[in-house]
Amino acid sequence: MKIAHFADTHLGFKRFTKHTRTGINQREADVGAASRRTVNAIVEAKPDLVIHAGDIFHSPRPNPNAIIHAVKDFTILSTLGVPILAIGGNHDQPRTAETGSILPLLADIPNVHMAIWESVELRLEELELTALLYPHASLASGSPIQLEQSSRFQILIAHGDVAGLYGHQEAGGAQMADEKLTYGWDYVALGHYHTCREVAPNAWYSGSTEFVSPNPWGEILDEIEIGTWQGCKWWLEVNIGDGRPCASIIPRPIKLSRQHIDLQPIDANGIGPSRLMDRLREHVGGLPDGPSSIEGQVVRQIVRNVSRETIAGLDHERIRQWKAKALNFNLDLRKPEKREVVARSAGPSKTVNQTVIEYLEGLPPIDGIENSELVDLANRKFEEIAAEEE
Ligand SMILES: [Mn+2]
Repeated sequence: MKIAHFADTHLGFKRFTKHTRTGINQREADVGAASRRTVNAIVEAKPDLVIHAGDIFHSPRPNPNAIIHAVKDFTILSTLGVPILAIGGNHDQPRTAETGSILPLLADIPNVHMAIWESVELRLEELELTALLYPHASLASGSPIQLEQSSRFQILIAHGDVAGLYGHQEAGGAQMADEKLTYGWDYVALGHYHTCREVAPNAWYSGSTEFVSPNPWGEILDEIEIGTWQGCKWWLEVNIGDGRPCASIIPRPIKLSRQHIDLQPIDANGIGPSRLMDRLREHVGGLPDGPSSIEGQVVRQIVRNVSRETIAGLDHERIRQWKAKALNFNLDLRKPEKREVVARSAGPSKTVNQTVIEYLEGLPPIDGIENSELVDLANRKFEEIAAEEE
């Protein structure tokens, strides 16, 4: 049996200020195009079953363009005439049922089966398969990950975070215990983590279909570190049964609409404005097609230890030209200081909580209050917040 697994399409995601000729945010258009490319590739692959593992939309209240796009994507999938299983993610699910959800609109499309507020056990006789559709809301409410009845094949579709996977990406959402994921399932289709990733031989994240997080650089860094970066995103072709002892997973590439170019960071310590401009010109000019390589691309250049005087003396006209040429040129100028802003650091990212604790620990005693008391107070507050979020 052939299964097509994709996730985290985040339709409606917007970023940067440039728009298409028809007035759509350019990144929103890219994200829609990536979802459509994936859907078309899946239709071409003729699977017996299609899975979307959550976060169809970037927000619980998507704009009309995103809604129309999603209806069309699922209608295209529907022409396959095979079951399409989808679940709510942490992005497209409102916090309360009272808010209402857009997802039932997609659930009404023929062949689509969707779990939004609670898990659904679905028996598909023609495939001899039982699926547990486990949306993010089920994880948050602690609903059990188990089937009432078994069949020849058992699959789990879940949206959440498996502990320990997040490297340079921001974690968020509820966590799943990984022993639940690997036991007894023929395949576990995961959504939430935006990088294609094996959790166990039978449990995979397909990753998002485009860069749809605030930190695409972290996603790329994660992939470089685990050795999977190939300049694209992925959907998964999964084959189970037919005498196989275990699921066989074939990642299928999804072409990106544009490149994300992270130029080598520069340390500007002891360098004046004209030397720094030389280095910047070298970096932009040293790309495969010279400076025109940045045209329409997303570019970042980190410069560390750059003083206010050096910034004032830069060739701002040239920098403006680069900014005009790229879809986004982020010249990330960081002043010399001991503590870097953690969220923008290229190194392993700390959580906000850790940063606050470290800051408090470094404070001198104020008005006789020891900083250990402040640290305790902050830790208690974080625990309260975490308890509320669960
Ligand atoms: Mn997501």
